[in-house]
Amino acid sequence: MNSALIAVDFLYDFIEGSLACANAENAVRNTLGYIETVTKGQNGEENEILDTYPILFVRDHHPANHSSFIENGGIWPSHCVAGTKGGEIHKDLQPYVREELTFDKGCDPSEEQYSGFEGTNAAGQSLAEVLELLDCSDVFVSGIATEYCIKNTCLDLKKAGFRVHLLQHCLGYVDETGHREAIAEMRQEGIIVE
Ligand code: VGL
Ligand code: ZN
Repeated sequence: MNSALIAVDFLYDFIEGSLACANAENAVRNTLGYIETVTKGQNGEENEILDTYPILFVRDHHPANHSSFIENGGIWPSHCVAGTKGGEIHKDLQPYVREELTFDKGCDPSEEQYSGFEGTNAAGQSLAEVLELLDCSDVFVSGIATEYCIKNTCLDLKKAGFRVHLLQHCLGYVDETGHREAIAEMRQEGIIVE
């Protein structure tokens, strides 16, 4: 049984754009540090790293008419529109991105979808399906935002039977109190906070 990292919504709009979150830049740095730690001793060949320790990326990936946007009756400013810079993964993480391990969510204009668990890759496979194919029992989660996508993704992974480890220093958030409360709630649900 293997481990994998799930890197959630490390997208420019959540880091420095229309929905810039607190601690987002630190979360990127610390996630890169985590990747270095788990791949230490390897030659640094990109394929070797990804073959031994899969890194799965989740992307909020909205159409311009998405219902969560204020102009369409939702609560968020327009963000992470497919094909825009705001919807791209931070450049420092790009070397680890593989199309088959990238899962998009929020693609349907009428659905919010905070959980990466509902995301699918270009081949239409779900996150859970691919984790099972990779024989993963343990998932380590980092990303943005603790109160929304991270919490929903972690709780869904836990319900599906994975051992879920939350990398608490690798998180960006909307509000610090909300971030703390979400971590406490996840801990209560059996998520391992590291
Ligand atoms: C998210 C706000 C808007 C998230 C998505 O995935 O955390 N937050 N859309
Ligand atoms: Zn969104």
